[in-house]
Amino acid sequence: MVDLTIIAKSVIEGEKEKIRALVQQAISEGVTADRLLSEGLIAGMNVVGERMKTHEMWLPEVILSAMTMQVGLDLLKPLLGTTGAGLGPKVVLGTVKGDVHDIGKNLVGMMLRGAGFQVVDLGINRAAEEFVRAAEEEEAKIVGMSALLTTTMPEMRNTIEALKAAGIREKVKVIVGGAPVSPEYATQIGADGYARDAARAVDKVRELVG
Ligand code: B1M
Repeated sequence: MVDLTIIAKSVIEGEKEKIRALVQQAISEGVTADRLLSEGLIAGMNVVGERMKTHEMWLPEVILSAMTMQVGLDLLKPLLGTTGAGLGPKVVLGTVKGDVHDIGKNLVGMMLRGAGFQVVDLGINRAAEEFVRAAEEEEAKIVGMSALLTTTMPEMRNTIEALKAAGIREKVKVIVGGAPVSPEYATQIGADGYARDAARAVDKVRELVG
């Protein structure tokens, strides 16, 4: 049986090749995607975050850890995307302007797809106007924004204001998330919903589209 703490350690140490084999082995042994995520990949990335804060790890190492985590996430994709046909309501999803963190956003996208939603992923560093344009063009029911930096959180408010200015605020529901975002902040900026993690994001989006 694969020890999930070894998967966490591979994320911390940025061992891209090793993690591929470990995650594949864990999947074949029947470890659930939930456990692989929480006790393996995310547990490892949490340690990276702590070490980044205390300067025990620097950007090049953190980038390597992020790439390693993405290898693991990609292997989990089929497990997270087994239930839906992907023809449900459209969700425009992106990381806000000034912010390049995308691991959490990618996870949210994968789980939404898995739950049957159509996800239009705008990627990272997306300005308010890009969310507005995509929401209009795609006739989206939901706009989802991710921010990982306290300095980029205000971009979420800017996007909501831009949706209002474009006259489409009433047509879409807005959900926000990311480590520094709180339910209180979501309410303050006029979002319709907040989710702490990707699984809860799926529940919240379901609730918002009724
Ligand atoms: Co960055 N970084 N980083 N970083 N980085 C943090 C966020 C930080 C907390 C690290 C720290 O100091 N402890 C800190 C932010 C401090 C703050 O603002 N309060 C920080 C900093 C300072 C920076 C730089 C400024 C560093 C520098 O340059 N000196 C820089 C900024 C770059 C920029 O964006 N302009 C930077 C750069 C980077 C890397 C590029 C090296 C890399 C990102 C690579 C990538 O994403 N492709 C990186 C990483 C990896 C991190 C940490 C270590 C891990 C983030 C992560 O992927 N977590 C992070 C520390 C931490 O968070 N522990 C840190 C795993 C992921 C699954 O969780 O993204 O939180 P998360 O997503 C969760 C939930 O938040 C939620 O669901 C997911 C789980 O299910 N969620 C949503 C997310 N989006 C959602 C949207 C929703 C709903 C839920 O609805 C739409």
